[in-house]
Amino acid sequence: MEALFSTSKRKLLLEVAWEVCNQVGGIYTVIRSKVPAMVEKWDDNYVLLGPYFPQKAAAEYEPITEPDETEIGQTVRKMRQLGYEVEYGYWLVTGRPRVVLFNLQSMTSQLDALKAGLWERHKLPTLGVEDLVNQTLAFGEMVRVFIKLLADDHARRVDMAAHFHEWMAASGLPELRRENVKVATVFTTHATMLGRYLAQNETNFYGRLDSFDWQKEARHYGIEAQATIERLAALQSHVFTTVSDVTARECEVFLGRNPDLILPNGLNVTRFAAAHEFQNLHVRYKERIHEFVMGHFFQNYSFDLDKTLYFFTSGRFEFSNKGYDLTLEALARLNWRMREANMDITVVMFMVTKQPYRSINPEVLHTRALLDEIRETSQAIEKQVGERLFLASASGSETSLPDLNKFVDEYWRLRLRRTVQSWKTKQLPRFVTHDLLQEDDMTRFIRQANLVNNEYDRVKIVYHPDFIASTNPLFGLDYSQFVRGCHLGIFPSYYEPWGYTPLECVVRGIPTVTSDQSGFGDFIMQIMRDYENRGIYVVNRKTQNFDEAANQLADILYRFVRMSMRDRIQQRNRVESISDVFDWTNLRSYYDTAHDLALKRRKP
Ligand code: U2F
Ligand code: UDP
Ligand code: G6P
Repeated sequence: MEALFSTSKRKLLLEVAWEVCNQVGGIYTVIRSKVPAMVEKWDDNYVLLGPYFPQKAAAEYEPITEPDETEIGQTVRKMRQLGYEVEYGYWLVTGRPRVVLFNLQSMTSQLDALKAGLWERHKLPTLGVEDLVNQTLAFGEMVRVFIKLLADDHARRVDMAAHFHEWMAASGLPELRRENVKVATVFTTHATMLGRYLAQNETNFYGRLDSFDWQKEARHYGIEAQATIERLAALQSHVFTTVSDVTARECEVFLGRNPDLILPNGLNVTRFAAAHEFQNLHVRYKERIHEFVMGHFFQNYSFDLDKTLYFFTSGRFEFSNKGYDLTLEALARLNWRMREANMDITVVMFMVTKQPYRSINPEVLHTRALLDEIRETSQAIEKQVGERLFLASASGSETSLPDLNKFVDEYWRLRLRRTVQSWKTKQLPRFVTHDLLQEDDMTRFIRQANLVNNEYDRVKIVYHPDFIASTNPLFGLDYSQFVRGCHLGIFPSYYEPWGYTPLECVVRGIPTVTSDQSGFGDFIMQIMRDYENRGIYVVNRKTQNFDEAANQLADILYRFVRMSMRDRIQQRNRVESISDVFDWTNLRSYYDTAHDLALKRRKP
C-alpha cells in the first residue's frame, strides 16, 4: 500500500536561478527559452525562484495579489508572516510560469549571522567579499527557508525536486542537505569560476588543467567564496550536471566531482512554414546594413554592395576567451589573400561587444545623418522630376525624352551638391564606431594588423563596442535582425562552456564558425558528421596552436568568400534545417533524466 502511494505522488519542480526575471548573461537565455517546454510537461507543478529587483522585474513580472491555496501560495504566506519580503506572481514570458521572487533587502540585518553559520557548518569563507556575493548569500538563504517550509508542510503529498543553476543560486543547498530536507536536488554549473579566470589569465590553460590547485588559485584571484559555493553545491547535490563535455573536464579538477549528466542548451525554435520566409528576412535586414555601410564608407570610397559580404562576431568582452584575437588574425590573413588574388569582393566585419565608451563617435553619427539627408533630397528631386515630366509629357507633343535637368529647381540641385560635398572626406572610415574611454586589446590588435579600412583593403572592420539594440541610431535593428542580415557569424572561442551565439545563427539560417573548445562545437561534432557541409565550421583549437588555428580559420573564410550566391542560399537552407535538433521540446529530455535521477537518488 505504502509503495502504491509513493509512486502515485504528485511531483513538483522548482527551478532556481539568479537570472529569473533578471537578465545578466547566457543563463537567462537558458531558463527563459526553456519555459514553454517545461510548462508543457509540468503544467502548474513548475515554479521558478529568483531574486527580486523591482526595476528589472517591472517589465516582465505580474504579481498575484492574494496568495492562493496551492502549496506555493501557502508557503509564500508563511514566509511573509515570518517577516521575509516575498513576491509571488507570473513571469510574463511565453509559457507564463509562476515565480517566487525574494527581496534581498529583508535579509540585510541577518547577513553576518548567516555568514558565521556558513563558516561554522560548511567552512565557507565569506569575509570581505564583494557585494554581489553578499546578495547571492541572502538569495541562497531565502531559497533555503522557502524550500524547507514547503517540504516540511507538503512533502507527504508531493515529491519535490529543486534544480539550482550556477553558484549564485546555490549557497543554500549544502544546508538543505545537512538538515536532510525532503527535496531532490540538481545543481548545474554553466562554467566554473576558476575556469573563467584561469583560461583568460594563464597560458596553456588546458594543457595545465590537471595541475591546478583549486584553493590556491581561488585565493590568488580573490574568488574563494564563489569557488567554494560552487564546489559545495557540486559535491552535495543529488545530481550534478554541466552544459558540455568541455566544462565537465574542469569540474573534476576544480569541483572534485565528475558531472553525472551533460545538459546541452537549446532554444525555443519557431520556424517559418515556408523556407523562403527566412531568406526574405535575410535580404530585408541586409538592406539595412547596406545603409549603415554606405553612410560609413562611401563618403571616402565606394564598393559594390552586391559583391559585399557581412561577417560578425559578438559577445562579452573576453578578448582571448571569445577568440576575438584569433578572428582578427585570420581576417588579416584573409585580407592579404584576397588582395593577392585581386578579388573584387568586399568583406565588412562587425565586432560587436561591450566596452566602456563616452558616446557614439560624433563624426560617425554625422555622416550617417548626412546620408539620410542625401536620400531625402534625392527623393524630393525624384518627386519633382516625376511630376513635371508627367505634365510635360501629357501637355506636349514631343515624343522623345526631354532634358530632365530642366525639371529640377536650382534650390534642390544646390542642396544636393552641398550635402554630397560636405559628406565626402579624405579621412579613412573609422574602424571603431564609438569614442572609447580608452584603447583596448581590440583597437590595439586592429592597428597592429593594419586593418584600418584603407581603400585597397578587401576586409573592412567595424568595431561596435556596444550590444546592438533597435534604439541605436546606427543600424536601427535589434540583435536578432542584425544576425539575419549578415552572411556569417564567427565565434572561434578558446574558453566557452556552451556559447549561444553560433546556435542563434543556426536557427536563423546563418552559417557560423565555432570551435572544438566550445560546448556547442563539441556537441555538434558528437551528433553530426556532415556539419561543415551544413554550414557549421569548427576550428580546431584543441590540438592546434594559435598560428595553426588562425590559418585554418583564414582557409574557412577564404573558401566562404569564393562561394557563389546560389551556394550561399543553399547553405543557408541547410543550416536552418538543423534548427529542430536544438528545440527544447527535444533537448528537455536531458533535464527530465536529471530530475528523475535526483528523485530516485533521494528515495532509492
Ligand atoms: C555561461 O554563460 P553565463 O551567463 O554564465 O556567462 P556570463 O554572462 O559570464 O554571466 C554569469 C557569470 O558572471 C558573473 C558570475 C556568473 O557565473 O560569475 N556575474 C557577475 O559577476 N555579476 C552578476 O551580477 C551576475 C553574474 C557560459 F559562459 C556560456 O558559454 C553558456 O552559453 C551559458 C549558458 O549555459 O552559461
Ligand atoms: N547578445 C545580445 N546582443 C548583442 C550581442 C549578444 O543580446 O548585441 C546576446 C546573444 O544573443 C547571446 C548572449 O548575448 O544570447 C551571449 O551568450 P553566450 O552563451 O554566447 O555567452 P555568455 O555571455 O553566456 O558567456
Ligand atoms: C535570399 C533571397 C534572394 C537573394 C539572396 C541573396 O535567398 O531570397 O532573393 O538573392 O538571399 O543572398 P546573399 O547571400 O547574396 O545575401
